Amino acid sequence: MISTWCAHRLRPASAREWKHGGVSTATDSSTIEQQLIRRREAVAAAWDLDDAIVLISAGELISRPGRADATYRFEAHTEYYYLTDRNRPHGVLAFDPAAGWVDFVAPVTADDRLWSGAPAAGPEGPTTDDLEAWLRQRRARAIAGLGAPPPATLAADVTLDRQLSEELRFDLDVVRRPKDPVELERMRTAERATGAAFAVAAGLIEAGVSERQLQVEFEAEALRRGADAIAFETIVGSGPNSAVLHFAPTDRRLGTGELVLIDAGGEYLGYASDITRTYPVDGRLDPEQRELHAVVHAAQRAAIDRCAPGAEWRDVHRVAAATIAEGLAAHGLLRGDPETLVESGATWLFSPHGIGHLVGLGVRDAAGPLRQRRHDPKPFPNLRMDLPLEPGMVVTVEPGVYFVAAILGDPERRHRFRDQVDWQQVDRLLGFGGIRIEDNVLITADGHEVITADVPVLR
Ligand SMILES: [Mn+2]
Repeated sequence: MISTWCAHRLRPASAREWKHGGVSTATDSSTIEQQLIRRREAVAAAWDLDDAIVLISAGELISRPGRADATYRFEAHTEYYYLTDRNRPHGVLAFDPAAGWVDFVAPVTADDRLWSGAPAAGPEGPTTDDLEAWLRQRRARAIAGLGAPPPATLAADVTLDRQLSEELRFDLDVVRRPKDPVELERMRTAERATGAAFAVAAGLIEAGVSERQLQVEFEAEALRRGADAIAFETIVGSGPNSAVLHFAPTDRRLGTGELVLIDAGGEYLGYASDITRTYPVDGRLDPEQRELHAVVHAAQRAAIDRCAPGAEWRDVHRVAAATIAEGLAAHGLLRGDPETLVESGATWLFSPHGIGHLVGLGVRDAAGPLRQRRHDPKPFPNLRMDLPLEPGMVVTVEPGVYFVAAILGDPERRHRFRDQVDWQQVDRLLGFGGIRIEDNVLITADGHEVITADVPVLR
């Protein structure tokens, strides 16, 4: 497959487009341009198309319901962003195996200049106004669509081949999973900002401080220290709220003797960090908190130890679950051998999510299934991916132990696990909350590197 894509078709790459006046200051522009060339060549080679063409769309602004012309913050579809490094709506990156890549960018409008400070000169090269003519020259050829749905103005003339689109997405995901040097540099920038924010938030923890205050100070510090956005809704849960997996912070004040769980991350040029720590409000864990915190930490270390090229993600999950089962059995909450407790689902009652996910371009990177596993059932409930690890992937490893009333109060489960669970202990611990510890782990050629290791597990 010959790639005739030429550098002059590559516009100055900037994630924030005109707001930052072109190329990002923190990233060598030749490097991102080189990476865009490499990414496009790798994708074209993986697709190996004869005749079909491909449209990869950025997506449109999304209206906020009932709020007139207000829209959500725009985020280009990750498939478009990965191949263009551009975060503007309406654009379409087109690929024809015979003619290479063409980057159709939305023309700059008078409104863009008025409301968003777009420069007077519009983009050079083809705009989305030229896309119809490009498609007319390729009538009768199959069209795959990736990214967002193509612009509504085209939709009438374009019939996407769904099956082909799905096939090409498998290949694109394979190319996207290993992070390249530009991606890793952005992730490390996001990580440094996130680490600084954890240091500030951890230092503020004491009885009487609210979850919201911790959120505000965390986010402010992350943005001050180099993040350009917050990667996902910041989670701060104190006391019983720490058992809610994605708890949105409230004005609840931290109480003496409680735990507080912070799961948060900064983002930089589209790339995320995703870290969780669970701290004692008083600066010291009580004996039972210490025991359960140690169980989660041991599970995390065992899981991270498994992270290496070729390791199956389901096995990383399994070793963490077995370590949790062993720890809860030693505590007395569970009865039985770890393997059986994992297989029966008894461990899941206290640890009801998967061990982690890919992180990178956004907080859930390209974790779609392998083509040959597309119809396989999930090996564990709520496991977010089922892939062998390979060098360059970045995964979160985030085991947890929680006392969730919605799970543990269920009479049917209490009956089914009457022999494996000490329900009296469970009743005593229903207000305990939860503990999660999460780091981001880069798979290297011979093992792994914990890229979030600068954030202490406890303060
Ligand atoms: Mn996570």
